[in-house]
Amino acid sequence: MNNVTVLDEFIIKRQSEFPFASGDLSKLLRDISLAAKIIHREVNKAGLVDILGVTDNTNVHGETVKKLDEFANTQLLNALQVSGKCCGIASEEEEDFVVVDNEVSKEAKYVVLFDPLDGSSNIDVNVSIGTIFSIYRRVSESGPCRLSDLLQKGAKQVAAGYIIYGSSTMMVYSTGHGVNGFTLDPSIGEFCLSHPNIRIPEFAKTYSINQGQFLLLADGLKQYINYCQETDAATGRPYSMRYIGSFVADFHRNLINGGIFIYPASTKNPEGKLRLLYECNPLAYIAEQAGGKATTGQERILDIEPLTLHQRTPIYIGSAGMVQQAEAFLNPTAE
Ligand code: P6P
Repeated sequence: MNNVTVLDEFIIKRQSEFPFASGDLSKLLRDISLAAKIIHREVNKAGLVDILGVTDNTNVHGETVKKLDEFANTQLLNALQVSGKCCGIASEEEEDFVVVDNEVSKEAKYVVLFDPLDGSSNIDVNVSIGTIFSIYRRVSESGPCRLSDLLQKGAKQVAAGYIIYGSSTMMVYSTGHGVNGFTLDPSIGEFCLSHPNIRIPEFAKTYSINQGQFLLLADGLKQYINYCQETDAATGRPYSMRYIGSFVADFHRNLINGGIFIYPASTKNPEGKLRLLYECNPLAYIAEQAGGKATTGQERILDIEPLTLHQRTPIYIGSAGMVQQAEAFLNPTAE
């Protein structure tokens, strides 16, 4: 045990490196990790208890809410509302933001946005899914959290990360000083440091896109996909196409091995499908902290000034060299 670094120990050690750190962010990260352990427990026995399938509810996006979605959302809301370090919450499953105004929280300095269980369509077929979270310092001076505290551009994040419930459960996060991955050891109930200082390779040979939408795509993107499929030994093409249909899982694979994930604008999804605030911003933050890149095909994801909580954005994310390559096909006349 003495050569294992558990998450709590890592968080506290990192906090000690920043003399002005009050410990509030550390506690928030630990609260999120606790909720993740509870979600892990339900996800891992989903086939054995009555938590698969759908509820009678639909969410703000008109999507049928899965029982596990609702369970994960409740766990995160509960954890953050008693944390004392969070004054406001936005969730994919909540139409409006949640003001946390109990005595211990209303003056708290952080807000948290999350997708409680991304990849819902995969829940009932045992494919990896994930929780994605994004943390900002509030911008309002005091009093109840305001919408402006949540509508901040991604570059203002103070921390972001995800938990992937797959062959193992991993928590991957950054507080702006690199990216570290922790694997849950269920026998001791601890997230253990397993992937220190993750760096994403500048190039690799995997691209991820829903190829079924090829005919709906812009010409430049079609040309990039054709480029990926051409045979060229010098650049290792044709690349492999890997697409799980779970953003966290596709992203995590590319973070570790290198690759590019694309969910573009199309005639079916003019703004793309993925949500800016609680899917694209946190993973863009992780990608950049690991040496990768994340853009809309034109602009840096983290520079987008949000207008609404649930707005969507196209996203090209992963190995920096591959994102730049795709952009060159999208913007052929750019300098
Ligand atoms: P499509 C899952 O429903 C999700 O929100 C992301 O996790 C995933 O990357 C995407 O949608 C898949 O969308 O249209 O390819 O099924």
